[in-house]
Amino acid sequence: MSTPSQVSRQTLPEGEIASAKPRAGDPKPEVMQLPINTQRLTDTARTLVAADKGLLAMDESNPTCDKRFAKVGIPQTVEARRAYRELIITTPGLGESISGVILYDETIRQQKKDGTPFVKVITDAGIIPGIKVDTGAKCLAGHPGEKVTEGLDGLRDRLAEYSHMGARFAKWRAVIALGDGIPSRGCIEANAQALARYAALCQEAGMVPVVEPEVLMDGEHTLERCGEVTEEVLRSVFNQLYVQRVMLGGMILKPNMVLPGLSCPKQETVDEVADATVRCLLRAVPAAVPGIAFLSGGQSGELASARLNAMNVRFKSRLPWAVAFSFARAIQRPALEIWRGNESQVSAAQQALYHRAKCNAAARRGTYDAAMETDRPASPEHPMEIEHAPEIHNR
Ligand code: 5MM
Repeated sequence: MSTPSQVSRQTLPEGEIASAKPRAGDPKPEVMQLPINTQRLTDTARTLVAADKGLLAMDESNPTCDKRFAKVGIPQTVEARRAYRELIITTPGLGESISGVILYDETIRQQKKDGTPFVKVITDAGIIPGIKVDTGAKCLAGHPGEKVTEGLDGLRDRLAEYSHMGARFAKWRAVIALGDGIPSRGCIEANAQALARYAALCQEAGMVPVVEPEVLMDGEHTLERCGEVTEEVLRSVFNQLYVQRVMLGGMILKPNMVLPGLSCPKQETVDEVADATVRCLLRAVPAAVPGIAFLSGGQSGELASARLNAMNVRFKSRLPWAVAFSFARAIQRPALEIWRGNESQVSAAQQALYHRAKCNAAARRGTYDAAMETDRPASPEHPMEIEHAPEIHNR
């Protein structure tokens, strides 16, 4: 499937820098390629999904972060966002379960109250800093109800700046809604092409692209419909990644799980979701991709852990890629609800965050159990610091 020039880039010996020079037999290149450090990219990608760790997405844009703050009565200010992100990255032991954190533009430039740059705090904790680089999903012209993610203009320069600041990977999220007559082919292809162009620019800058095509949970659609659309979207994304000469060994895929819509009357069990998700991914994701790190998409923390766990219990030894996590809400939600902007709650909130990260590391090993949610020792000062675990085993 690969063109000769693409094969030569992807099969270089370890440590070699891919050359921009054409090789014998290469077709005449349409454009001159910049050198790609394949070894650095594959090392970073593999480290992000190594062992039982995963990613913590803390890259909410200011409007999203403010919306979540408003719901729990936290002031929507730069200082409140800074304090919350300081709480997250200073959580003791976070690096035991988290390999990388995804930051937002405001956050990567911020410091702890004592002046230590966030990027230094993160790297000192053994965690790789990453950055969200899309500029948001906007209405797609001619396609009512559908969106296309923007942010390609000036991206090469922004990536250079973020790389200079210490970011080693980046993230771009495309949003695909399900409904009557949607998603359209136009929406899927526009988003897939943008994802692929972003990914190629990341690799050129020496940063691992986390490619996030999210099929939304909202709606009445069935699990089967979500599976069909997710497969179509992933096939289109990987086709465009191929066309744009993205090295699959130096990227991470961040997809949705295959789920019934939130308003669908039939809600499949944890095992049925795990089966449908893995079946879909096996059909559409090439084995060269080192890791799949799921988004949580609004699932509860417990359900996201249980479903990830079921995939690893049932399929881990037979899968070509690591099956990991890149959750935002499913890791952060209890911590945010405990903190509520209150300095005296920082430690309790950090314990809740640490706990959710640990649960997901257990899910990667296939050793997560609902009992982990109730057996957790509560500190005397904070006896009730996590949200209640719902019934998860047969939903
Ligand atoms: C789907 O959202 C991503 C994963 O978060 P969940 O696990 O909560 O679903 C997340 O990384 C998202 O892309 C960022 O929070 C940025 O979102 P906004 O809406 O602020 O651009």
